[in-house]
Amino acid sequence: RHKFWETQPVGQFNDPGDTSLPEGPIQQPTPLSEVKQEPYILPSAYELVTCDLDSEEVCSEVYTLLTNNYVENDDSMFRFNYSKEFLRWALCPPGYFRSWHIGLRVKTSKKLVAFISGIPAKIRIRDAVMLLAEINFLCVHKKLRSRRLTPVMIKEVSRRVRLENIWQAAYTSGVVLPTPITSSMYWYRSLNPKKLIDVGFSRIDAWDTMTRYINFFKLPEQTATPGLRKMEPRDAPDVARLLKNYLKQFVLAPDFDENEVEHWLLPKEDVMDTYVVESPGSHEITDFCSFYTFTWSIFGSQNHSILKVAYSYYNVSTKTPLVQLMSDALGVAKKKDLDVFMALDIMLNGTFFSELRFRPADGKLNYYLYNYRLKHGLRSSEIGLLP
Ligand code: YNC
Ligand code: MG
Repeated sequence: RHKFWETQPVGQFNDPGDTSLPEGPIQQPTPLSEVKQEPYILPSAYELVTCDLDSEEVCSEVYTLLTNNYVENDDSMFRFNYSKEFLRWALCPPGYFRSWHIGLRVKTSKKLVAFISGIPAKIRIRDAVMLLAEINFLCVHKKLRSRRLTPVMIKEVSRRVRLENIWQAAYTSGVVLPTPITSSMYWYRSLNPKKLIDVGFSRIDAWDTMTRYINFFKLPEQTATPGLRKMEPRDAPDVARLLKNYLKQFVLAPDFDENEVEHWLLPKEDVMDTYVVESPGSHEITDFCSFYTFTWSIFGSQNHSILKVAYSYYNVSTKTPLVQLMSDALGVAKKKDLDVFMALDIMLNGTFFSELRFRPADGKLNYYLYNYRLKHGLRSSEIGLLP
């Protein structure tokens, strides 16, 4: 039973498999004047606040809350540790609403004990393009778990989203809720196999030796693609055009304008890397690959306290074979001293995993839409949206 989720406009587990219902919004918008104007009432010890991430102090509080309480792997050996720069990048794209960065404070001490965020995004589902909210970084302090604070955070973000006349949302989660539109899997490629074994991220097969294992994951010293270079601001129009064309083939994908391409793809130290292929003759941009980076805290290792993790972002090839482009992305990530390269099995990613020696990682990522019905679930390869 899902006491909260059963009350929400989402696909329910017990929905009759009625495929005659049309695709689209589950509930129609109400006039804005009917959207609740005041924040939700809370157990009186707490208050809902807006977190201004431009404030160094507030950004540090959000950072600390997440560093100590955000997503962990199954056996709590690792916890996501996003930098402040990463959080600002992820939460302040063009057109963002400060009011969608929501904190929960203890009234007396002002301590920040929960957080949830949304950003606006133009998303296409089949032929329908709509502005919706992407919800992320939901976190409740470990000491306040199981007290039903989560529904309060979600209702408050929903209220603030509706106040901007936006009625749909997209989100992803490791846990299964009513009802995923697809479930995708992470795959990982070792860049630093010795460290990954050392910290317990990967295991070496009993019949293998460390030397052989390390050799298996060696990458070429040099990238293979002529004309591969870091993306620069002047490349944004070309990258935007390549990306727009590429994303047409997926059922669910963002519809980025040039500003957004600049925000999401231009290289940003220790956060985002994009490499374009500039054709040596014509100077035309024919391909690009990209990945974002954040660290994980490691618990229980003698030798290491952080893991540096790259996440595959958008990779578009029109001239360079995708496998070669991705092999170069791995090489670049390795050169930057990153430990592991993760990729979801969405888009065309599944086509390069085995050749490039990716392995399945534990944990799934479920994709959800709020207030939007799909007739059928999607295959992960039909998804063009990244968490
Ligand atoms: C979750 N991840 O099922 P029911 S992902 C949504 N997303 O409700 P309580 C979740 N709902 O089943 P706790 C959820 N996890 O009774 C649990 N729930 O109907 C539901 N972990 O609340 C749960 N971050 O406060 C149940 O649970 C109700 O104290 C129980 O806190 C949960 O950002 C949590 O994994 C996850 O910080 C906050 O465990 C806590 O256990 C925690 O008693 C570590 O809550 C960090 C972590 C989640 C990352 C993410 C996406 C969030 C999407 C939220 C939904 C958005 C909907 C769209 C809104 C806009 C709409 C418009 C317009
Ligand atoms: Mg709680």
